[in-house]
Amino acid sequence: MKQKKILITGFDPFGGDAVNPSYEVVKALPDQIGEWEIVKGLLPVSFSDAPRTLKQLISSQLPDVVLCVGQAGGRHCVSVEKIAVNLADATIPDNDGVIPENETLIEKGPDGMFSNLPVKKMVKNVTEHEIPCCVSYTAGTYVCNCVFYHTMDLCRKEYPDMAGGFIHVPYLHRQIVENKMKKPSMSLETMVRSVELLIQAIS
Ligand code: PCA
Repeated sequence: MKQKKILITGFDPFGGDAVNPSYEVVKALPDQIGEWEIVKGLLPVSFSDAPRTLKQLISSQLPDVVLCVGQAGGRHCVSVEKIAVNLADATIPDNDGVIPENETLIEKGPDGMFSNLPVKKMVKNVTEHEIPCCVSYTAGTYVCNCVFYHTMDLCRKEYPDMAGGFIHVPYLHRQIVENKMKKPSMSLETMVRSVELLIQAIS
């Protein structure tokens, strides 16, 4: 059986948070899931540097699949994004202090690009294990969508055999407790289990 490789990335904390659950999940994953070798990366929350870092990781690792993970505070479950849009429009600064307004990410790029992963099948594998999980039809217009859009653009232009996708994870319980928020949250264990099940369903 040919070994296949997934590059999975998480993000630094942003927006004043002390932790970003996305990288906590990535760090906690095993180095092998079924037939997949797991290679891990960390992306800055920066409209300019995140795509650059991602490109470097892809060109050095040449993965079969790129799966980026980010935090979507307020969501109730791990969600698999279906579509990336060619738009950067922020309400809070990125970690470089940049707040793009109504900008395109890639000039003359398509308005939207779908993930070429089996999004529904992946989600089904998680819900079949009685863990809430859903498909999302918006990754927002902040840095996560930017990274997702650049991933799909690289699949389209430079790495036609590569598949790409994006996963958003909710707040961790401890973020709710520490920041006294009334928002949904999930344990790290359940997030990690969800991502393992999502990866197992890619095949
Ligand atoms: N979430 C942000 C960017 C980094 C992250 O973890 C987003 O949803 O765009």
